[in-house]
Amino acid sequence: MSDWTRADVCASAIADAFKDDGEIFASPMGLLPMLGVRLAKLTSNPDLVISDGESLFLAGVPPLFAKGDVVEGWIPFRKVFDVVAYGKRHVMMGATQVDRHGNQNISAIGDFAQPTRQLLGSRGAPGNTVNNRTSYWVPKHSPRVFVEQVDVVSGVGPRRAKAAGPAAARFNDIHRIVSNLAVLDVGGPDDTVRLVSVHPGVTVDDVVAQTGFTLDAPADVPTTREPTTEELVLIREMLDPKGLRFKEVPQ
Ligand code: F8G
Repeated sequence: MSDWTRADVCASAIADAFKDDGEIFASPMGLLPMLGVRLAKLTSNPDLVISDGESLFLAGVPPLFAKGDVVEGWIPFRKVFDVVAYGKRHVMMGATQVDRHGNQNISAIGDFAQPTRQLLGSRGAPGNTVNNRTSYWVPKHSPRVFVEQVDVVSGVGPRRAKAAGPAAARFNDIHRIVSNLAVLDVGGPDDTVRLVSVHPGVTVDDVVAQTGFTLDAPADVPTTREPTTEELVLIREMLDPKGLRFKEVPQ
């Protein structure tokens, strides 16, 4: 089966971000992250603990936005904070901006005293990045998102965490940034964003052109793997038969 789409590639790349986590609470924010996490649970990491995003731990793996029929536990927001502090959690958040040092902004655009756009506020981002493995999903990779310096730091990157002292840096773990073009991490020099792989059909030059800071790109950047036949069947027949993923990545 080779007729995969870019959205399928993104889903399996997100699944790979969770494959080595073992038995940990996966908190995907948004559609493609939810799809990728469910794909990981059905393939590479069956021990992942998933919820309905509201208050229930799920025993099964339902399609996107379907109510799970097998409930395993009770996880209202107040209990999410206990898990955040305990640390056995990997969250994938959105990002309105990400900078060269892996800081993320979902709070506001422009001067904080008088922003040009007020967004969500920082929500769980500061606590997540101090306590939990944190990844980001960016559906439209562009210089508007990948900026030299974020306007507001919501999610803290490794350099700022280290500057704040050992308590802030101890569990800071910015794991992957998956976009519609590439997979990145913060393993570049001085904890900067580095290109890990480019999606099939995308060149390193494409990613560099769509990134608003100097991107660390190793000499031989591999291609993100293609989704397997098993993954494509799971995505198309079971998890997302209505093709909701194409609303985020329309190819
Ligand atoms: C821009 C840009 C840009 C957009 N540069 N301008 C303009 C310049 C755009 C539009 C306008 C709006 C643990 C935990 C929690 C909880 C737990 C604790 C979390 C309890 C849960 C609840 C809580 C955080 C979860 C996410 C975010 C997911 C997204 C969104 C978005 C933006 C944030 C990226 N670069 N971009 N503009 N949440 N959401 O032209 O102008 O700005 O643009 O972990 O919460 O509290 O804690 O979406 O904005 O992870 O990813 O998509 O806000 O809809 O419409 O794009 O058109 O109005 O002129 P958006 P958007 P205009 S974890």
